[in-house]
Amino acid sequence: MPIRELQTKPYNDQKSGTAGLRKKVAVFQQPHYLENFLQSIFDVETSLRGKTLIIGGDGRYYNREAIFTAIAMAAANGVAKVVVGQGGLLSTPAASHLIRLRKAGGGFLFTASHNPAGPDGDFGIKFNVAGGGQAPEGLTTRIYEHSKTIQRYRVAEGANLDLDRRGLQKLEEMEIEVVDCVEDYSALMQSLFDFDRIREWIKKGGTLRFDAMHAVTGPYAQRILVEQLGAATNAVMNATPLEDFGGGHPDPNLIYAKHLVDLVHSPASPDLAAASDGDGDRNMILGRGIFISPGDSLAMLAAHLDKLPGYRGGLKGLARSMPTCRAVDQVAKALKVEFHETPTGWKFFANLFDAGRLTLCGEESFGTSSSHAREKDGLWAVLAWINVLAVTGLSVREIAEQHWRRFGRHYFARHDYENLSTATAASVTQALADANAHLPGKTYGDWTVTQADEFSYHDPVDGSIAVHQGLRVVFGDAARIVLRLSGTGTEGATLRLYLERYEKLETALGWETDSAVAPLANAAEQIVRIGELTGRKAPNVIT
Ligand code: VG1
Ligand code: CO
Repeated sequence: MPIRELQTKPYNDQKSGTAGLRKKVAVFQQPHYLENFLQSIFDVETSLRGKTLIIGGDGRYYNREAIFTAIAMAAANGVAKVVVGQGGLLSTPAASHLIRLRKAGGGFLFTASHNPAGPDGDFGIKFNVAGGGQAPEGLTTRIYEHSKTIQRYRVAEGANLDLDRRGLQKLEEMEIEVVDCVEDYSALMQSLFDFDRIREWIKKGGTLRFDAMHAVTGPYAQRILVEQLGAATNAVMNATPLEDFGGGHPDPNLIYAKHLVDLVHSPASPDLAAASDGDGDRNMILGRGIFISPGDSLAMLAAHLDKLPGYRGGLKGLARSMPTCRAVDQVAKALKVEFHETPTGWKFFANLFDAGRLTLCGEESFGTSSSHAREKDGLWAVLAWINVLAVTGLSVREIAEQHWRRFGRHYFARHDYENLSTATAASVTQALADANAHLPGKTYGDWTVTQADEFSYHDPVDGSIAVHQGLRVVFGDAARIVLRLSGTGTEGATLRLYLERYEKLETALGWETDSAVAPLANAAEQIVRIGELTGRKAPNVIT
């Protein structure tokens, strides 16, 4: 089985977005497309030589082919050992954990997250570095630059691998270990949460429903919730990962998990309902008759986290991405802990975790996680919530209402305008950027603009600066409008408009989010004129 060096020609579109390289499957199927990108990583991140590399994916169409290619190329590029999930499966947080556990040089995670799968769907790669976090921007830029000039790649030919058989195999000098995808992750969860207490809570009648949406979390939820914690066998829905996610859209939100919303508003509601996404890093939390928005979930977990075994020592710091509502800011203030506001995308939290300045963080896009990993972690958030319910004896609704009484309530909605032309999307962001300077002092309804700017982030750990991270119009603590371009799409451009409104009044408890943010949506339309500039009467998706 010789190692061969083969000629190739560069592509010019291998720039990583918010979370890795994401393209249509057909793009990845072009000759040497995947090989070029992987070789660019091996050429730039030379520290992978002689190290362990973690490989897995969310099980979507093209996962296995990509994994075979990656293993054959790793063997030809001096990697000492590959650890790969059985059947090619590893959730994104489980892969991040394995990188840390095995002190690996990095990992390849084949996923396009919640984007639809199948031959006509999307594919992607998240490249994570030693320490478990996603490659930082400087590194992905160098990989991209290299990919535009690449002329050859290296591969071990004729490999005969069995991804379904656990244990050791060999390819040239490289060892390959196929591991159970759940085992190490579940051990980590047991070290953080009080499994006995949760078992007790379930025994006493606590009920759960988790939708794995035919994506990667099925085996994890089945093992942990049903087998280890004793939840009913029907507690996990759609537990078998499928190459096309069953034709569905594993995006845990009010649109794609509407059946869970309907469930919690029916007499059959469990105490806690939840869902995760394609690669297992997102989470949606619902209780009887109530949806907990991601920004609230982050704030509420922050307020209760020190009751859970893994966090008894208290919180080192809290953080959220800029567009995420400012509910957690209130908790950070009350707990007197360090607080950070970062750009969208999990990679920006990694340095803060590594520096010991962060314990819990989250994003409005249904992402929450702690210092146990360097990725957001869907099942972790679900277990954290269950553990909080078990420890406090309160319901999800009681926890939420208690929280809002103490801290006030942030109403939040995100309006997505998908599949716009790049020029149209740019005209909207440009219009707001141009208007920014004139906005402070202007009044819209009950709100007066106190600040209008473009967000940039100065990393307090390594000093790097990330610019163009979204436009924001701030109305003091009372409200905020944020506008940014998505960096994960594979078709056209997507604009995201984030609306946030804060109310201290207890009377606000009964409001619906839609009506609470409606006046703010009007203000946004006056300021940004998305309808006029895009010709769209309404957003495609509201979450
Ligand atoms: C979106 C979300 C962002 C998230 C990213 C990756 O990015 O807004 O918060 O970190 O997806 O999520 P964008 O650029 O499209 O807004 V996942 O579940 O792909 O890792
Ligand atoms: Co994801």
